[in-house]
Amino acid sequence: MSGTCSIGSYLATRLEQIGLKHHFALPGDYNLLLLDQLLLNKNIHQVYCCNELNCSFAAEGYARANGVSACVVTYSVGTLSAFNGIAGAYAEDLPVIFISGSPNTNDLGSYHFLHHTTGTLDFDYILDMARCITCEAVAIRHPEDAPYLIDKAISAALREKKPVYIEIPCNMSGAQCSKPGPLSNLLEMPKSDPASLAAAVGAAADFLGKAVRPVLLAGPKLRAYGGMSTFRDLAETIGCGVAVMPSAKSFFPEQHKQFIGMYLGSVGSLGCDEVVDSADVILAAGPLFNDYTTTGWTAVLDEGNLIHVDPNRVRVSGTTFDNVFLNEFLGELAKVAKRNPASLLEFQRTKEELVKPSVAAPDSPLTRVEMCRQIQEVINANTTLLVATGDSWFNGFNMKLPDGAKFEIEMQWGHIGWSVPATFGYALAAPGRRIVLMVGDGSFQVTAQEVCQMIRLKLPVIIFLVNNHGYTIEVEIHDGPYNNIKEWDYAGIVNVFNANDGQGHGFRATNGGELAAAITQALGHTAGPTLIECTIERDDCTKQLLEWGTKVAAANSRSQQRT
Ligand code: TPU
Ligand code: MG
Repeated sequence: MSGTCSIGSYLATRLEQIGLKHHFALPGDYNLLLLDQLLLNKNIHQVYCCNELNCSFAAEGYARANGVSACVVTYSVGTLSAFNGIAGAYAEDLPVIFISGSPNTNDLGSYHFLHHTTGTLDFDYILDMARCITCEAVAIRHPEDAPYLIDKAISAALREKKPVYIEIPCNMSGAQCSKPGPLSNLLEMPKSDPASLAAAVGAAADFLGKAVRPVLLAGPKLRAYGGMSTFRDLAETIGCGVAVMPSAKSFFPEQHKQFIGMYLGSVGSLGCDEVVDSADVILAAGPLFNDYTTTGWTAVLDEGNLIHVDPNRVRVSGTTFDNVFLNEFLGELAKVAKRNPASLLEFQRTKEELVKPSVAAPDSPLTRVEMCRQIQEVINANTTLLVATGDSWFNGFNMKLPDGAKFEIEMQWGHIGWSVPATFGYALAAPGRRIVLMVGDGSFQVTAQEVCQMIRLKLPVIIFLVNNHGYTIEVEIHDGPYNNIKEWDYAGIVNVFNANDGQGHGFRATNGGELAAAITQALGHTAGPTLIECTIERDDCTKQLLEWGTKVAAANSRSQQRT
């Protein structure tokens, strides 16, 4: 292990050791030598994006499938564009190692103005901004510090499940530092304080034990903090009803006999909110309650009834136990919790069966219902369904997932455009899966170029582009001329990206027959993506979107209250 290597090669080894097979990159003169160094490592492939925003979202999507990811951009002009996806990764609890190649250190202390900067002598503003949207931000200024700083950042990302920032000056990537040792201590996860853990488990078991009708609620942080399997153990010990929050769809199997649906207040799945709202104890594992997930603050759970399990602390009916980690807490509680299936029995007694939509005539104009009916058929146990901001969220929520199917949504950050590059990144990290994206026309226009990278790498992604001629979600929240968008030839755009060497397919479906034919083609196409433009009426949206939009709009328009 002794000896030296370049800083770039040190970084590449660490990225390989933490399980990356790819990193995403865009070149610029401040990072070219770093990219060369990274290319020398043949075990990780350098993958390119069309711009830095997409690059950050591609890494975000890769982290969803792989647990961690990396992207490399050039200083300032590139970094600032990527910040949006990095902040999104922070919001969504995804460890993205974000690397920026920066100016030569000899220029920093001299009276030298540099390109790609604001034209001042401040070279710290990127690092300062990065601190706001990462859990660790480091700038290498001396080669001897590089191993320490790189390891410090990478271990923080793995521990905290948040992005980190590493700045490497262009005269440092080839400079020598000591070779990397084994990873062991970088992967060490913090342990709960034993006394605090025991107290939290005791209080929660007691609280649950006295409950008449407890329920479990899976939250979006459950996966990032490693609690999906202990959550299931706990659920099976208690035998109660189990609901999921929107961003936790697929974190508990929908075919499980204890599954009672998605909790989203009045727009959640049929019969679910009644059971959750009438429960006297709700154990929420890794939740994040915001204005969206509470449907404009109309579905706020009473803190007095909650066992609120955060990544590193637990609150039992308002009493906090610090230094208690989610996975350990759920595992320990599963050992002592008592059986109480009352909420599940109540759900089974009250539940109404959803009526399956009938098959539309193949030549009648395509509707949202018929589109979803056909997309449902595409989802098998090996599918990951990604849904973009807009009515695709609600169409996705209504999909039934067979065991093994996964669901990805970016509902905390909620950036239109996230889904196309994130799907690209996800597909790269999950080569064996059937990757399906549902995206609206407005969202697609933000980051459409990244379809070309799916073509370039021959990824057989299926994109259902819902062309409802505008920003329908915004129409339902608050309409105005700004919700109209320029029509594109979405199916035709694939050919633009194909140029003379690509094998992407683009189809337009205006009725059920065309959609069925396009899906058959898509399922048989493995040499690249298939984009299916589904044209529906502008106002053909879910009733959940209508109601949710109205309630979110009401929350947004509350006037300032004096307290
Ligand atoms: O199904 P639909 O028509 O609602 O989806 P589409 O066509 O993708 O429209 C989405 C419209 C939308 C906007 C404009 N959803 N949220 N926004 C606000 C918004 C603006 N800018 C960013 C970066 N993210 C946003 N969520
Ligand atoms: Mg739209």
